[in-house]
Amino acid sequence: MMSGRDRKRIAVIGGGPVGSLQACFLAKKGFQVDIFESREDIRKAEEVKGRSMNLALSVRGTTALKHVEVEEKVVSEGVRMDARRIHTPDGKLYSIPYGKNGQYLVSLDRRKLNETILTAAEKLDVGLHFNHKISRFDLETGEMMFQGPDGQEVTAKADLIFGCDGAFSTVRRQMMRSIRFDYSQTYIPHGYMELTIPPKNGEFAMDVNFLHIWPRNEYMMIALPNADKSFTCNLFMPFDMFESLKTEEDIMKFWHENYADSIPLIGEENIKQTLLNTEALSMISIECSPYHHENTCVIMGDAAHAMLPFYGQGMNCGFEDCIIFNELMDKYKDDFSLVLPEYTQIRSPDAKAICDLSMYNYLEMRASVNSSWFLFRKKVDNLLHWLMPGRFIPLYTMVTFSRIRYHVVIKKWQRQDKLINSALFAMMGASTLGVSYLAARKAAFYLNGHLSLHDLTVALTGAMDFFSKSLGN
Ligand code: FAD
Ligand code: EGU
Repeated sequence: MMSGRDRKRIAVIGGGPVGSLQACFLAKKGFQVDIFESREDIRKAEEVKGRSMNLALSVRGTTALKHVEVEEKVVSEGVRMDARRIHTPDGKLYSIPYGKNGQYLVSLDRRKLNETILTAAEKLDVGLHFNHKISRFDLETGEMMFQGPDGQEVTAKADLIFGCDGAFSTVRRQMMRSIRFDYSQTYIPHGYMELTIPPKNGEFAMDVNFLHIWPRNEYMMIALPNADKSFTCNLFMPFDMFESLKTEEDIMKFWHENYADSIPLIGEENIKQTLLNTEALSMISIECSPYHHENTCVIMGDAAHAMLPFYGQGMNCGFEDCIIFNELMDKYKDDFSLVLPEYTQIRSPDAKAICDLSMYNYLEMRASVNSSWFLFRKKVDNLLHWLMPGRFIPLYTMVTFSRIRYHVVIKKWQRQDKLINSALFAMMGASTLGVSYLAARKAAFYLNGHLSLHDLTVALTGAMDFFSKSLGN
């Protein structure tokens, strides 16, 4: 442990889930850590607006929380989800467990989670500076400028700056201006809107330990349970659809067609008022590189890799960032000039992979996923896993319930996909050949009463042609 003059000062910009967790990791290592957060202390705030109210925590997240001994508390404040519950348009319900081995997700209140980690950081002697919004800083000297609590300018200085200031990161923007930095962002045509299902007679209005899903191709709704016995629903829909629902009649017609079973739960008045009076929020995917500058600055969490929420991995991935960074600190005995470049090198292919997977899942859900398709796909996945437990692991299992590096997840998935496709094609090929043979025999029988070698050859080459064309695609 360092002390006195040698003790390195670290500034963490952003006291969201990732910033506060990274501060805990660093404080445990003996650094002098300060968090600068633009908003007021959420533990005293009336209400946090904006971001979706609850989040699904999975293995990558829980593993990181264990490192700083907050996992138990966080999980105890959440609600476990052992399975998905699919709601069909006509109100039928189906359940598909997340796994056979007691695998589950935990639905967390965003605010409570943030409060718990901030309090843990405070106990580790992290300095908390709320109402400090970073405006600019010097990448070489570590001098930072903040807009302070009363609008006055405040300065501070650190040996290392962590940009954990979210998708619209100021730290990242400064890096973009100062160094050779790649950046790309994509907004999708969909927006999301939050609705609440209040408790019914003091109890959960739907079965509690589920992630509820209403898959409807381009419109999708999901609901996660809260500890206060309510559910938070998220409606995902193209912005122009949101805009086309102008009157109470439009809204209720749409709701009756798609989410009829949720009307008595959310309440008709609640649905109308929410749709008429709230703005749909946008979703963005951001990839950039590098994540660091020399030995002075590094970005983490959404600041480095904002992703679409369709795998429930944004925060989990940000938490895993902290594990990776910490492991490199151990490996290089806290030498920032070695840790930072290797952090970029190791982490960027994985962050890119989960950003891509989240985008892919969005495109797939939007294009083809209704209730039957969702159920069918999950059943096929489970069947294949049951047939070849060693060779086939469903994609969501690798993403959600393992710590396999995200870029390796994609590789394994592609390999599995090839395996499945060739198995499918082999089956298709065999049946095509069989059917052709029978057809040729039947034709031959009608024509001249017996099967000539010529007829058989024509049928077989036709089948082979079809087979090879299909394989070629
Ligand atoms: P943020 O949570 O954005 O925190 C950044 C912090 O920095 C904020 O407190 C902000 O006030 C502060 N800040 C910003 N600018 C400045 C500045 N200039 N100076 C000082 N401070 C600043 N992830 C999951 O793992 N599971 C899910 O189920 C899930 N569901 C989601 C559902 C939706 C609809 C959305 C939109 C996202 C979801 N996510 C989910 C993603 C998750 O919300 C994010 O990945 C996560 O919040 C990232 O944490 P962060 O700390 O990096 O950034
Ligand atoms: C979206 C918004 C179900 C929280 C993808 C599953 C999500 C979450 C799924 C949100 C879906 C979608 C998976 C998990 C999870 C599913 C997953 C999505 C949590 C493929 C609070 N997604 N999410 N897939 O399998 O792997 O249950 O806002 F609806 S958890 Cl879109 Cl596992």
